[in-house]
Amino acid sequence: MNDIGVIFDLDGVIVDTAKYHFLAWKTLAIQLGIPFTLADNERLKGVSRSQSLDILLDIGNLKLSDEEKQAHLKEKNAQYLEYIYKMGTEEILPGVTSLLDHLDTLGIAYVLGSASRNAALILKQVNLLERFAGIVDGNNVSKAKPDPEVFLIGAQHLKLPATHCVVFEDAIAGIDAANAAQMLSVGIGDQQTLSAATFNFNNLTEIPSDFFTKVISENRKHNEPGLYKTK
Ligand code: B16
Ligand code: MG
Repeated sequence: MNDIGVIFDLDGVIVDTAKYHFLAWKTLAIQLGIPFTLADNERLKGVSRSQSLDILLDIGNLKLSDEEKQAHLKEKNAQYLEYIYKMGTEEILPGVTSLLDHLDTLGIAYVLGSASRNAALILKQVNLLERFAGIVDGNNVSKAKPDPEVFLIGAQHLKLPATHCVVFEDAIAGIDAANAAQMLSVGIGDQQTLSAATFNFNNLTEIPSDFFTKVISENRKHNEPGLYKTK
């Protein structure tokens, strides 16, 4: 058994699909007469599709029936998918491919842990689907982040205890979910926003080359459970 395994969030860590979510939500917002800005879009990061609609309706102080909501969710996703189908390998974020190569070299398995129900399609578009040992996404969970369910299922795919898993996440809800799962959380993005993470980096190019070997050796030193912590 490997000492540790890695769980990657998708949007904001592997690719930036937030911009496509924004364009699709913006179309719906205009249709409903709701003011919706890029700053508002930040609130939708890491949050499930239906929760995102609830946030949008909350911004507009609008109440809709379940039927109307379902129809809008369908429309929004159809528009979002038009952007997704145009994605290619050039949309993989900096540092991703070399980090996956590094993990392969170290023999550390990695899976996906995303809120998106389109995760497998997106990974296929950018030619990364086959590299992951497992995919856990919005189709496999009953509770959205910050509930730890998505990452705990990820640990099962890795056949590792939760305390031996390292999570890369760009959203507060995801960092909270990783911490709740007792995993080592690595925040990718704004350090202040993601201050609850154990480690912070602006992007994946900043991960030190000895990061995983240090995590493994600290983990061994402290015995289970005991991942390498700096705060
Ligand atoms: P979908 P992640 C999340 O992906 C996005 O950050 C979030 O904005 C989106 O609402 C959610 O996926 C659901 O996406 O509509 O494709 O099911 O960051 O958890 O990889
Ligand atoms: Mg994300």
